[in-house]
Amino acid sequence: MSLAYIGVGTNLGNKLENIKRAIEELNSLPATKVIKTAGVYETEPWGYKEQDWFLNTAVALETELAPEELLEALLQIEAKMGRVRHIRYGPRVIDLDLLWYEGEERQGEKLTLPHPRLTERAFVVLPLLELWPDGEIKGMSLREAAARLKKEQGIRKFKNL
Ligand code: PH2
Ligand code: MG
Ligand code: MG
Repeated sequence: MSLAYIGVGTNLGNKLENIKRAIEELNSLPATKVIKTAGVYETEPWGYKEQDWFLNTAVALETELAPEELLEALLQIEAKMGRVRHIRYGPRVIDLDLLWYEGEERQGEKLTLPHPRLTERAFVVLPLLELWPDGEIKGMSLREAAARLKKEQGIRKFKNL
């Protein structure tokens, strides 16, 4: 079994329902179990400003799927939930990002691990910190990153799941 962290984001439709559905779908993947979910945060849009605020959370799961298989499964859930790709960084029903997979480090066209720029985004780091309080990504402590990022980017706790 491998431990993986998934970032979850949505800013279209019923956002909280989208998050709950995505977590159910993750838990239904073959040889995969959701072991912990972070709280849900309301977050300022990053990258492309002219869109609604997001809800973001993070999920810890244990899986027998290899990183590429897990990535493929995430894309399938996104498609099944009606995600259509328009503008880069633009509005989306659901976004499932493979953030971290059992400490693997790799750089590929399809998949880079840990997720690039992870430690620059409050909407990723704050939920992830709940799942992994002593977390370190490429020598950077999540706790320190969170303390800095929450002053720079709009983010507030929405609810605990
Ligand atoms: N995802 C993006 C682009 N911008 N902003 C917030 N607040 N949350 C996101 O999940 C998000 C974003 C591309 O994946
Ligand atoms: Mg994303
Ligand atoms: Mg994505």
